[in-house]
Amino acid sequence: MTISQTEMAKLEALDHPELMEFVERYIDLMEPESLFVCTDSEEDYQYIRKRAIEEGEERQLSDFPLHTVHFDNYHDQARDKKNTAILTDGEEIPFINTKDRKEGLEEIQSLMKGIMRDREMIVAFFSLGPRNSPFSILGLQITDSPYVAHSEHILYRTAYEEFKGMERPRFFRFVHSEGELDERRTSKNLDKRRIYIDLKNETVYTVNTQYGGNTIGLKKPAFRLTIRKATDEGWLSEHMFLMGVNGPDGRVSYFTGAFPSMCGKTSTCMVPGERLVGDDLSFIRNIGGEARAVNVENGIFGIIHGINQVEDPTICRVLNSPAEVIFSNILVNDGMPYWSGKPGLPLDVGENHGGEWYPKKKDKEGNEIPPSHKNARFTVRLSAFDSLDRDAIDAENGVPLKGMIFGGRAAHTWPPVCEAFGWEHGVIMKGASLESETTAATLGKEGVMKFNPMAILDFMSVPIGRYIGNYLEFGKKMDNPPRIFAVNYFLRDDRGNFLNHKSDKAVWLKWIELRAHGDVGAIETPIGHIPIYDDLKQLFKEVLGREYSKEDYEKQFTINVPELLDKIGRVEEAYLGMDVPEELFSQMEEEKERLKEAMNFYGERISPFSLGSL
Ligand code: SPV
Ligand code: MN
Repeated sequence: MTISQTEMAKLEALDHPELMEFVERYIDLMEPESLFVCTDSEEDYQYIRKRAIEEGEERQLSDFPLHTVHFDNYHDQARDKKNTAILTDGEEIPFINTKDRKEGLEEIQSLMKGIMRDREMIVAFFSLGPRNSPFSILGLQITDSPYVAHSEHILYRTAYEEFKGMERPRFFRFVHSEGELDERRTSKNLDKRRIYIDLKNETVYTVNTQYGGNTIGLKKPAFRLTIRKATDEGWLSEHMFLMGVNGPDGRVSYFTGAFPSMCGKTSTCMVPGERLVGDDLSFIRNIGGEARAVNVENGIFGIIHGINQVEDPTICRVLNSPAEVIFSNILVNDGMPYWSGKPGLPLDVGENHGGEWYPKKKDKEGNEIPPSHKNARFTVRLSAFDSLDRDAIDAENGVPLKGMIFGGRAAHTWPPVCEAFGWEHGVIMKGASLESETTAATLGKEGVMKFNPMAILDFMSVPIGRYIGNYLEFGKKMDNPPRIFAVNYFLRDDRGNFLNHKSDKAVWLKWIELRAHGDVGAIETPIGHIPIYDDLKQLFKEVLGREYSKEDYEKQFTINVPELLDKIGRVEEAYLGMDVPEELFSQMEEEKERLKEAMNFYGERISPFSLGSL
């Protein structure tokens, strides 16, 4: 092991004995052959890029000089929930794996023993949220994967200088090793894949995996730490996009949005004509009595499956530009990137996450291997997007948050757009009651509904009752907490046909923007406020140049009482026996009462035309 003096000097310059001791401890344990300490310099960044290619973890593509491809092991294509655990001293956390802290640490340390022999250890420094702001949280990443470090340089703000400028700051720690690699340079020992989160020491350990959702420390590993920190400190760390919606006369209003996967989160924050700030993670704080939000990240690790020119022009423009992109688990043919949805497919040969690929190729289990994996991704800086709100992204105090949007996927419950009666009603009946169909529903039948409060269940590192309690308190401390909205792009008729076009979400956003300022009226229903037909008719014309018929409106905004009551029943059951704020059950009771009362008067299906507007 030769640790270069130049690299050690970069660490020493930070004058942070605790940090130094931490890095030295992991050098001793993992025994890397060499060390590279990444400052914020362009030179250090280029070194990381070069190493990723030299090590074979990324390969140059031929469409643009800054496009590369990375493959994860065939069985390492997504977050590994089974082997992810929160380390606790006996505390059980509902919905999530926990493991005894001492046992977990012993196991991970033994897996890490000597794991970096023959490898270079990279140490890199990042900030969650804009640098030097009330939102920033510093993070130290140790990894032997230049691909991971490269991805982090695209997705986060580097922060070596912040560490240096501050008096021994507190920081999150991420220790990752991809472990032994196979001939394709993908993690080999997947049976020893582990992601252990030590909340007490704000440290996440990840071994024997490369997939970004497991390994990119600042992303989902850090998210478990920030949820706990936010709950302890009275702010919000959310699985939410952040976007600006253009209102009348140059007004811009900012919204966050939480959607379970495959419910339209990315396509909403990229609706043409609006302003993108972030697509995945937001921090929200009370600053001067006002809710303000930032994007935690500086880039996008987005799903590429199905991305096409017609529905995703914004993303297509970026992927066909010279901007730096890491494609992962796509199909490569003659140095060009392909994925389902991209013109040029079908091809009859290529290379993908399963190695050499040809149509109808089967894996060992006999399953046909698609050209690109469903969770194939692209990693790109936000600056590559024309629609990026360049003022908002680095605003030190964030942007004022006008509202939050919760999006589900349901065939017959939520209408396309609805505003909660207020903060408490919204937090409980929209956020904490979020659910989504899991399977692609068979025509005419509802899919299986999966409960996913605030789209955050996979990451819920605190008991859910505490998390909801903190949420309720957050809004109570403000005169004007963010308005809460719910959307559902997946309503169907009795024959299983979707009731909305994909482009309709552009109209719901404009309605939400106007409604948040009290510029449009609404109809009061048992579940919240819905739009008035005439307002939508005008918006459809203005935004999409389309006629919007009374028949469509009535079908989409009919209140389906039995399905809504069933939904509340399912959510109640999910929370049964848990230590949750009493508002949770009282809000559900009140909504059931309102629904039943309305049903007695109007029947099971309530047309919006029979209800009075405000
Ligand atoms: C998600 O699954 O919510 C993602 C991708 O954003 S991952 O980084 O894998 O979590
Ligand atoms: Mn996510």
